[in-house]
Amino acid sequence: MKKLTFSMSLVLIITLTGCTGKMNSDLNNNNIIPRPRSVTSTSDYFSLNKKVIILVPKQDELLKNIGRYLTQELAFFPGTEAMLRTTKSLFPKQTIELIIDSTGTIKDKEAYKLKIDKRKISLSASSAEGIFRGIQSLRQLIILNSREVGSGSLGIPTGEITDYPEFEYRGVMLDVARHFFGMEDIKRYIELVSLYKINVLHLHLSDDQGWRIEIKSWPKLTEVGSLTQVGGGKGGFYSQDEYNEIVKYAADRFITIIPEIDMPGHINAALASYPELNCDNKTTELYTGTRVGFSNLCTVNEITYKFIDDVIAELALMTPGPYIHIGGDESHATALKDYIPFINRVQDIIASHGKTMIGWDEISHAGLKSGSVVQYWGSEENAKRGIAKGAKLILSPASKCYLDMQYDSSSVMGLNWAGYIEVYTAYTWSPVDLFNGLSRENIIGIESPLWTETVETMDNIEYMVFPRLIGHAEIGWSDPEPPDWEEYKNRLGKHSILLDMLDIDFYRSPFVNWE
Ligand code: TNX
Repeated sequence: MKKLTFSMSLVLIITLTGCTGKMNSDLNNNNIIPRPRSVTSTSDYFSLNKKVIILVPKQDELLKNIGRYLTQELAFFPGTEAMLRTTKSLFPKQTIELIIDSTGTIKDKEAYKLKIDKRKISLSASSAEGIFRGIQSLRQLIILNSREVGSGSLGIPTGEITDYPEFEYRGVMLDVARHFFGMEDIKRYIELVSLYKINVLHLHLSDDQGWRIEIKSWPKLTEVGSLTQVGGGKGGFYSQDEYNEIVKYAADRFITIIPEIDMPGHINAALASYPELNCDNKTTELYTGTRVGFSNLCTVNEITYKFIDDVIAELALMTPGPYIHIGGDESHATALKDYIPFINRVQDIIASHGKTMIGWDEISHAGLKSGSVVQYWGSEENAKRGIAKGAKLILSPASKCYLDMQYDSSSVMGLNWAGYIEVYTAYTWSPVDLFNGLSRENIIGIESPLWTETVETMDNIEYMVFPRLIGHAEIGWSDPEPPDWEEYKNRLGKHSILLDMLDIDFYRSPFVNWE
């Protein structure tokens, strides 16, 4: 059975490998990814001895939750007994204190400060979100740097880390339409990417091969449209209750879900469910191949806009975040003269439900409202048109970010239309240098899409995502200028400890010396 929990496997790793290596008392040598912005070392240890108090403010439920999560992680270190407390102990013990700093000195809501002394670790941030990001650094620090410092206790190097993200949007996309992935897989994916400070999961919920979200006003979308997937397998969908559970699970990790309903193309699953969405009023057949660009909504029929309004209304109610993604890519079956008014109208529908539109870079042909976001995946011309219209960009350059591209010619899954993407290629690029005319203020962040024409199982997902996503996560958070592969690859090599511990089926690139 797949997947030990993080904590269970921690016991194994610490018993097997911990406690023998040479001691690292230099916090500069922390191996954290994304690399923290500033680190100073005081060359000592905080020992994770028998009792460690996790101290949280009494009134703060969010921080208590995070404290509980940390307590559970620590409880599994052999010899460590972590206890959640809301008042200081009379007798000084090893303490990890979580603090909301409301002095205004910590500007970014995701920024945090980790101060590690011999007896006390203080993790402060201006919000619970910042605390959560800081905890991820602490998790990595403990696993990658803990060494035995005395009779059976583990030590974390002392010093101070001050950290904040470069980009506010650091996303992953999962295509659950070409192949469907169930609740356990989605939750595991969310949990895994949270370790690298990813804060958005964009779900590609519909395509030619399947419709994956229950829409109560149009029930056949799932009764018919969800029944298959690429290769002819049985497909599947999320009920609204399940989808809400995903949104909550992600929110607990400060990850926002962005739903995508792709239109006017990539829509065969809906066309096969309802005849009235087709200009000739005839349902199409369900489709299980991998061609793109052949299907389209009937953009000149009013019922199409009623359909979109109903779908967006239900989706907006399940979406706490600001964005809804409307796809808009590869609409080869829709003439540009029909495409432009269609996108304009869909954009109005999204705004009428209080949300902001994101679309793939082709949407820049339309008239973009202020706030609308263009997701660059390949066309510089489209991206530049978007910038000229005042839109911000999410960067997903296919030749760097597409997690469905093969690593090299020997890869057994994946496509290669955008080239091979070795771990080196995924890491060595800079957002602002992608093309001339792009500047920092045009960019809200980066996103790594995983299209799943060839990806069928959770193991397949893990293999394509890790370790390339780790490099993207560093670009999005730390924005290394310029990326230094030799330095990064040494840190990355250490992360096999973590990846193995989490039972992640990752690609062991021959260009990295794995620990
Ligand atoms: C292009 S990128 C697509 C997807 C495919 C992907 C395969 C984009 C917006 N559309 O429909 O799945 O290539 O790599």
